[in-house]
Amino acid sequence: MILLIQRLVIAVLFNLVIFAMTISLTNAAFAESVCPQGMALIPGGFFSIGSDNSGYVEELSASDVSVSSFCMDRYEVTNAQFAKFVKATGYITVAERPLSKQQFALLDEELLPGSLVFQMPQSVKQVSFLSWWQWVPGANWQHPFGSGSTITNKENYPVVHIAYEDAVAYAKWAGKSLPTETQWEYASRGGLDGALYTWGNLYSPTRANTWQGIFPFFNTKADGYVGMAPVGSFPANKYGLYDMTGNVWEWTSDWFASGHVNKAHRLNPTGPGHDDSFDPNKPFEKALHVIKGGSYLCAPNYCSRYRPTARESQAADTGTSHIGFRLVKNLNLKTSPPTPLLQGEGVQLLSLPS
Ligand SMILES: [Ca+2]
Repeated sequence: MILLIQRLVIAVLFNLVIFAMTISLTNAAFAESVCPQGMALIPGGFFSIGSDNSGYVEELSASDVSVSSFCMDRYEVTNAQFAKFVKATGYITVAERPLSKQQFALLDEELLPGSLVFQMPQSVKQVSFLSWWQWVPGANWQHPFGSGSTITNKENYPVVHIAYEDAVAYAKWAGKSLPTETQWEYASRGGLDGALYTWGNLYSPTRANTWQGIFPFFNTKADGYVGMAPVGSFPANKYGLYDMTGNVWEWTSDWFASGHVNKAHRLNPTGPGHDDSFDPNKPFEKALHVIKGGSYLCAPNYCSRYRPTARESQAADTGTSHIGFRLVKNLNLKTSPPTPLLQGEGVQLLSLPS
């Protein structure tokens, strides 16, 4: 009798293993068939965007939303990828174009092309409002720290000094698009709805490229990097996406408003329109886009925005040394329904076994 039970248990376990392997192969094959190379399939579903508990008012309040399936770049767009785009199109980024006197009448000394570069203050006395951001003539994606710097041997690093229109131009060339904030935040969670970080609820310097120590003076480099890291240097989330938090901020297509107004109970909600974009912390700037994910400059004592719900506003014409991007490809599931589908307010959501 005992022998019979043992055999039955072994048979059941064997079949479970085969079943799991079959599902796993099916998912991998399906993802490969619908998503271009280098992209992960993000299965549609439901989650809570924003937070009810954050100390940052712009993240309030948690809103239940639904999201359609889509594909997302596994990595931030790299210098090598952006170089291919520039070679193919001759595109010149915003940071490489001369500034017009009409646009910057008061900034006579800053008419040379350039961009904002983070520079660690040399002493505590130097620190004033945003003193660690310096306008550096000649800084652009090919020269991240100014004309004397290069991206040689940094082909696998995220491209930076990318203004919003630069990212859009690249996306058009690549046949993809920038993610909405909803897509970005949903994907960054990897299914861990409600978790504080992309990997769980406990901060760890080994899970994302952030700043350890006291920003902006002292970086212990506990995660191995004071500045940017090559893409994919830290573990992926459960959707197979790397560096969704830390390393560099990433542009989204949404216009910025504080909080998540009018998103609850909607499918694929987006932010306000262009004319309604406003950040009360930047009252003199309008038409700001949402950036997500934080960067290598985010430290527990300052910023701490290496979290899925964290968000910042950014002027569309201003790339810096810690803003990059990644892209999505939206799916038309009506032409590719391989597994049972859930209906979500008239649009199909893909339900994949986990
Ligand atoms: Ca770091």
